[in-house]
Amino acid sequence: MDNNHKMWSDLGMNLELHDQLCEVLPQAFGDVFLSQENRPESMDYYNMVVADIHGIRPAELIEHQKKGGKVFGTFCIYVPDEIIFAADAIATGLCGGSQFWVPGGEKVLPTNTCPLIKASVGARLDRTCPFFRIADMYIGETTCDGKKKAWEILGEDVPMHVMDLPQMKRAKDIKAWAEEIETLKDTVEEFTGNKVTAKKLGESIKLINNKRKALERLYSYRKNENLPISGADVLMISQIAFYDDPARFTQMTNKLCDELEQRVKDGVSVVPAGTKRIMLTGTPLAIPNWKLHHIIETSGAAVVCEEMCTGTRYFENQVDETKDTLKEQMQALAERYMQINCACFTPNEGRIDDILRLAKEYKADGIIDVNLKFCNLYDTEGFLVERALKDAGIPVLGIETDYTDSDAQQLRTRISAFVEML
Ligand code: BJ8
Repeated sequence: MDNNHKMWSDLGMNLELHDQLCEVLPQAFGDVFLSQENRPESMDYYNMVVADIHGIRPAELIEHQKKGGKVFGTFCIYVPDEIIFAADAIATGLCGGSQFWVPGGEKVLPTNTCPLIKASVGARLDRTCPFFRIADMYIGETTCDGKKKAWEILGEDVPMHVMDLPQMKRAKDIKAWAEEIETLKDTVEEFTGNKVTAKKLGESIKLINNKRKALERLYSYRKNENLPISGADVLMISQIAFYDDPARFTQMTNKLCDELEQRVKDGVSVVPAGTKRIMLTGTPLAIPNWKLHHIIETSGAAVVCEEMCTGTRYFENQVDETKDTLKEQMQALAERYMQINCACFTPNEGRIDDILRLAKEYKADGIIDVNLKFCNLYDTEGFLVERALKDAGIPVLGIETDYTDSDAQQLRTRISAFVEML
């Protein structure tokens, strides 16, 4: 038994089933990433992380647990990692992006639930993901109905804390979110046995802000006419940001950015001049959901921006670092997180403003509005988004998809036709 298998076995995973996943992932990874030409050399780090995604990072998390530390699993970018790191614990993203996990979720959830929820529940209940096994506690949130109910099912299997996210953005909602963050702090303190002090929280606010800044810097190079990096590579990096050690991730991403800066100076591009620039907006693309980027970027276009949780929503806006009491820090956290514009809010005009602004900044020729099947929130908001884009004269294509490959050919045809007409 190799080291990884020993670790997975110790975690109580279903090894036989998990081996099936391990067999298909390298192929998918090779097809999407390694087949690209002229990739930046600094992608080596991310390649390594993904190639051994169920090995390297899980082993680090287990090391942390052996020293008495706790690991918290999260599912939404409204959940402030800062609180968790301030208690000397580790936060790790748990959203599932593979069809492999969906049938496991369908055993307990209605079929017409979005694949992200089904995959996340299936990964836990089928015992086929080490991250889901390692996390000592899950932090859920009251965003969409599907997730809210899924927490009740997951909560029977693992300690679960649910944050009550307001769905409007009035001053009283921001205050309520600050109080929820305070409650999270109390829960995390109790669970870890570690105190969150203003000093510790100040440090973790900087830690996570630095990660955001590195991602913002990475994205900034995609605004160039010459694209120094592909959309698929940036997506993979954004996905890794949810799992990796934040300080190391920041360091490695800044290293990549140095290389990209040089590429921009040298006029290096990963696509031929005149390649159409596509921006994506919509539901998140959890790892290893690389389907759309792959289709778009092998259909003669390039993805230059994602207005998604695996994209700009994750890193835009910093937490104010100047506050030095816990009370002020909670308020600063609430203010930053409530600037995220998710379709679970009403009204949510801020998201439309973001999309129009980003389309300009990234010089998008067209926008693809992506909806994960059965996500009612983004599907409904799609009407307003697409109307605003049409009014602004920006071509838009609305698509709905899931994690299966059954619609890949049809999507390719529609996307190719869309790119053709840009
Ligand atoms: S901030 S998008 S991570 S809630 S796709 S599970 S909404 S049915 S993931 Fe999300 Fe936070 Fe919003 Fe982002 Fe439900 Fe829709 Fe599925 Fe979704």
